[in-house]
Amino acid sequence: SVEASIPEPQREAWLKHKTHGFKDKDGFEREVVRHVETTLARSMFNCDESAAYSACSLAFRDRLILEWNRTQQRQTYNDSKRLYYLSLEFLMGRALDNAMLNVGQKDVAKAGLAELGFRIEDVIEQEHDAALGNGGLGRLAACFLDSLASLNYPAWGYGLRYRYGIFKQEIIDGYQVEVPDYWLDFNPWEFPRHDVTVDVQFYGYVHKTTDESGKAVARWEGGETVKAVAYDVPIPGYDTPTTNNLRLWSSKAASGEFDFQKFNSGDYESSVADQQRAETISAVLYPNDNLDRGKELRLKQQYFWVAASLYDIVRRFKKTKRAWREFPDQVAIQLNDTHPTLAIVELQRILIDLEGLEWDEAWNIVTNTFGYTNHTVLPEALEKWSVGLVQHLLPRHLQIIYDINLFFLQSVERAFPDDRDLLRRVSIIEESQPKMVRMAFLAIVGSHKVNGVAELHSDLIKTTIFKDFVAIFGPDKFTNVTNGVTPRRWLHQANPKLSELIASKTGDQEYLKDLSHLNKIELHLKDAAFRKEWAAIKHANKVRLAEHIKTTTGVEVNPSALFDVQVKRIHEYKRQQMNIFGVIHRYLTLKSLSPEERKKYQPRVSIFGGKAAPGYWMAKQIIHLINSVGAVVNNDKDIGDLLKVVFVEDYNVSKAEMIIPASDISEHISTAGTEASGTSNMKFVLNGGLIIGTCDGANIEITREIGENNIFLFGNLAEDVEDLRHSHTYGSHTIDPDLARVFEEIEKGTFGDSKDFAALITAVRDHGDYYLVSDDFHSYIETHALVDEAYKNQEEWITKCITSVARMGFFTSDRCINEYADGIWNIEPLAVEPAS
Ligand code: IMP
Ligand code: B1N
Repeated sequence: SVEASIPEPQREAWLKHKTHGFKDKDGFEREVVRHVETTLARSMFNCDESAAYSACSLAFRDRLILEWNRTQQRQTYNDSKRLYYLSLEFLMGRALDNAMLNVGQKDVAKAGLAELGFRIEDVIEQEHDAALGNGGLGRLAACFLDSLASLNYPAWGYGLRYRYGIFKQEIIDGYQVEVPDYWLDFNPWEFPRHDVTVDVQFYGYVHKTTDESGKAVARWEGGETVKAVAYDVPIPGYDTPTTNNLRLWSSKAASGEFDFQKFNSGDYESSVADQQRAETISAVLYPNDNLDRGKELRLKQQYFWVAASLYDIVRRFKKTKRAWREFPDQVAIQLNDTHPTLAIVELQRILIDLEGLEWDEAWNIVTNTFGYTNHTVLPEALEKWSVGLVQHLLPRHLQIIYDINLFFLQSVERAFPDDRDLLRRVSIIEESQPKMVRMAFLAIVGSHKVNGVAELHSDLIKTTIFKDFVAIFGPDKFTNVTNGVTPRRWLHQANPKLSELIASKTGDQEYLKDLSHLNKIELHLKDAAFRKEWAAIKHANKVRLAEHIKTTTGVEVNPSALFDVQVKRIHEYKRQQMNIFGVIHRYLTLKSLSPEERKKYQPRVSIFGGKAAPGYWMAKQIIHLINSVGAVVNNDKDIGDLLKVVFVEDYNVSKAEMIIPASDISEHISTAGTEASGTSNMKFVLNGGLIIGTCDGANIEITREIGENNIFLFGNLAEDVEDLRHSHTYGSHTIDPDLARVFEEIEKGTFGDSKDFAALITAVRDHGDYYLVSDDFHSYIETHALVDEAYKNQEEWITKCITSVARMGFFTSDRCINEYADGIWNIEPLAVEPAS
């Protein structure tokens, strides 16, 4: 057993004093008071909610770290194959509520905090979100960590410990203003590991020489070194013995003679500047979602993180004393998009330059280790780095990339002789001016599996951007793993009352571990008391959101109105502009009606939220238009409660947990073929809201699961998008008459100076309407009319909601993780220590 591995003479003392963490309410209170009085150096006389949060978190952290230790011992002792999930983003949100629920001690904490004079809800609210991500891609990584631990898979996450996460959004005079998100003031959820550091090299040159045996070797020399320091974040599984690790790297100046000499020679300023330059690497998350800007600091971040992570992974492998060829039997590395693609090159470099393996033997290990997940087909998001920049920053890596490309193109040429154009198309180096390294192509060539994140998306990558690679490698290398979300956070934590009601009908909380059990609630579809309670829970969630809206925006909304929600990053492809044009259309319609006729209309609240990338001007114009429309509509006496338009400031994971359970209908209306999957669509349906959406991403599979009567689909299909775009002749494209009427009203100045919104109109009317807003507008408006009608029949509406929730089992991230584990990683769960 693990214990038997402690040498006999010391074993007794260690086992006798083993810590166990609190077990009951009394123990919990004791731990909280101890942390208040010693760790925080405060007392019962000055313990406010913030100190209560800190102490409560520390009490849970202590428990987690004990589980973490046991998990690491178990996995090492068992010599399990591990998965390493490399992601530049982990959008974790708050940790305390999640830790309490996963450990199964929320009731204990609630009672304990109450005895100490605190309400658990207020304590939970003290926590700052860990917002190390932009949107769906980062949150997916967080859901995956929850599922990996909840399914007992031996797995580590590797990321960057940004000092500033995604910016905080303020809305001032209707415009977005960005405020830095400094979140590390007090973070009880991380363990600094000052003993776990890695030196990472940049710049310099390559020295070619020969070793003793006369073999040619390359040495990367010179340049500068930066230190990576590990910070560990424990990831508890839900009701499991597993607590996995998320390791985040922070950059620090390598304290070498260099700085010291400068310092001594009086060059203090420059030695400080060097230090700041090193620390800049992990300073800030790039705030772009679905956009690549090719900045040098971003490439530095990527290599810094990849080099430190691989060093760590290789070090752990070496401890097993296995032969190198067994590396892929012990290690699976998943690349979350192309951001960590340099890991492929770095592992090849370690194997051939540092460990002395032959190229082919090394490359075989590399390609059997990596898997690559693609998350987007948008051309502006596909990563490319200029050859010059890679040469400057990572000279040895560029040589290896050229060699990888050479061997790859040679193999393509053998299989497809005389197809020069194919070689040009699939080359990892794009022969443009300047030349560029195509990271997605490198990721495909260096991995054994490539997956998309929803069926449509996985089909699209095979027929469009990666078509040639399917011909070269065969179709089996390409696969689909439809995204999912963790029901622990996105149902149990976000919507505790609904979770309780579901548990009362499914018999227990097993459905949180096996979401297919949700289907049991369909048997209670006709149970009047159940339905009544269901409606009451939705209403209470809406009341809570209405209160938030009132205190943050001053707008009073009626919780009985239909809540229509679109919260996600602001992007032209997600088409918030179409939504707000639709709202204007509704407003104009209402204004044209007599007061009598108006009364027949379904009252609505249009709720928007989401951040625009700071440099994305069009997205910022969309936010401004939404707020300008709100300012007019919300103050129009003719309209009253029939229509309200609100923009919820600073959408983040915690806000999502409040907003999603309060939605009646949510909008997932991307131009068909552009949204790879979407994950909030799943969260909304899981929380008893219906959706209006295009045939895009996971909407299609949601429809397949819940039935087409339970979803409001509209708009053109992905297969028709290209032809439609071609049919828009620039300058003379006839737009939908209802939309033209909306434009006319904006241009009249009804919502303020129309110059502010001109770009949003011309994009559709004069610049080819790339996102097909006009083509889909009519269908969109008509479908919203169907939503109004459906909502009026509350009994049928509730039937749709319950039926949909019952059929959402497929969309748990547990299902995704099992698919990755079986089809890509080849790893097994490890829940208990093997018998010795
Ligand atoms: P989707 O793009 O609507 O599928 O949403 C992706 C998920 O990202 C949401 O469900 C939220 O959990 C999370 N998220 C957190 N903050 C943001 C944000 O600022 N924009 C978009 N998504 C966010
Ligand atoms: O990844 C999500 C999907 O559900 C969404 O449909 C997809 O848009 C999102 C560069 C991205 N794709 N690409 C990004 C983020 C940051 C960045 O710097 C690209 N995000 C997505 C999960 O699969």
